[in-house]
Amino acid sequence: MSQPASSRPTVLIVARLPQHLMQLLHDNFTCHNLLDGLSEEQLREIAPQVRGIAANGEAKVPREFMARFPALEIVSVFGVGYDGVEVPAARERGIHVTHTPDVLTDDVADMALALLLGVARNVVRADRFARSGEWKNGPFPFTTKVTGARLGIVGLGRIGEAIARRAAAFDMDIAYHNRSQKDVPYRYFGDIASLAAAVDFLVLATPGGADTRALVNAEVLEALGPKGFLINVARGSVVDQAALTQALKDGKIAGAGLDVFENEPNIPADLAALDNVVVTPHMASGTLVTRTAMADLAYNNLAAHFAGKPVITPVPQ
Ligand code: NAP
Ligand code: 8YV
Repeated sequence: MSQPASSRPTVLIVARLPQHLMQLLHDNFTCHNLLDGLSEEQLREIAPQVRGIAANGEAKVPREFMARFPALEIVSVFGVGYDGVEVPAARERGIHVTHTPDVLTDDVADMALALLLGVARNVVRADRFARSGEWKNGPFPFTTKVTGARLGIVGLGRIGEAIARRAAAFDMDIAYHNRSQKDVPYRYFGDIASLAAAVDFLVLATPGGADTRALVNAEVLEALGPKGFLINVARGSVVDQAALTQALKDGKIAGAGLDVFENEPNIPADLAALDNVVVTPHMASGTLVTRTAMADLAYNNLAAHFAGKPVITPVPQ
């Protein structure tokens, strides 16, 4: 049920959010949208009232930004990744940070497999080949077998484990790298370069942020080798994108399936031009069912907090 306008908490929207979530926010809170081009003066005027921020997985909410809102109590992220929010700065002020884990796990894992199969079997190029009539000149070049291949997962968390379960159905030989070993039936590698050297497909499913910045660098790509493929559904920041582009151009790795990039929504032209790459626009969680569940959870975290209840899915300590 909607609250009367006079008692509604004020929420600042700082990212492009789906219609369903926008509706919930506007029906229940007094909303201001940074993307509507709020002027500096307007922002200064509303700042003392702002009690909540609605962000997404890509939004930047640094310390200095939060400092502008003295009454801020909660930042709700529409997304599981919260690397854009300066969580220690929020904690210092007792500001809650929430995210949307679990509800998107299946879709992101599905997309990782779609990219893996897509690049190994060269589906996008084959589609162009079949449509254009090139087929009349002869058959399509051979591609790479996935069933039974060796898979390395970097970040065996909720999404990483869901990727492993799907890969098991392809009889893949599964190994992983995390900072800490887990009680799972997969081989553990304490360093990422050794994992890369031991697999055919390296899939990234870690958080972004400073701890994982350029975890996949030229050395790791060299270890993956000319028959190896990189799949990234984590964050663009986890890969040194210039080193990846060079490795793809030089045939130092066989190919890449990428849903995320360093400077979204921009993809460098030389990377996008490569035939051994499948690129998608940060859409791994982008099904109607999942984005609706994410929207409900992002809203429910704000609603719970403003009703004096505990938030549902706080980011971990
Ligand atoms: P999660 O359950 O927290 O899993 C993250 C895993 O990464 C953990 O197993 C963690 O293990 C490992 N990890 C963390 N820091 C690491 C490091 N420095 N080196 C190696 N491993 C590290 O999170 P999740 O729900 O699976 O989500 C994972 C990430 O996927 C999100 O944070 C987000 O960046 C990305 N994502 C992308 C999309 C998309 O649309 N493409 C959608 C959803 C999520 P240890 O703590 O033991 O290291
Ligand atoms: C979303 C994501 O695309 O959950 C995440 O971390 O990156 C994605 O699910 C994003 O948060 C929505 O903009």
